[in-house]
Amino acid sequence: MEKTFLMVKPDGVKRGLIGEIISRFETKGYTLNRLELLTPSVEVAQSHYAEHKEKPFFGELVEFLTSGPVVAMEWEGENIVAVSRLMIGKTNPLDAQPGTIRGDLASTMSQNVIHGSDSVESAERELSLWFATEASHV
Ligand code: IDP
Repeated sequence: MEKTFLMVKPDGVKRGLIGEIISRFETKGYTLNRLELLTPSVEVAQSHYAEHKEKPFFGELVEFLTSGPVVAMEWEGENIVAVSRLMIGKTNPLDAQPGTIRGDLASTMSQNVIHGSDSVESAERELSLWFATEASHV
């Protein structure tokens, strides 16, 4: 069964959206395997967003991700990588359709409440990054 890494970002935690976001994936029929509330280190945040390290917004992105607790999660289900991206919606609020998580709950590009892996390979990389220590395993 396919697995993905989903994360409620610091703005989502601060705004009290953890339950709403988890609920969307539960009611879709997916299974939550692991969950941890933690404030990421700069190293983990930089590694998570390594593909963006040359972008002008990289510093701001890492600062934002490390600004407070996030909810790091492993979810499982059929075609979950592609379907969860559809449920999350587009990065740019102008393109995020109503009915998607970002379309309903987010209004800016930089603070968009949730991250979801964009491919099976990214999911594997991100799950091993965020759940690296034995203590994190269920
Ligand atoms: P994704 O989160 O939809 O996969 P990515 O392109 O991988 O989008 O970008 C990662 C994150 O970086 C976005 O969720 C957003 O928070 C931030 N980001 C992307 N583009 C911009 C930008 O142009 N300005 C500020 N932040 C951005």
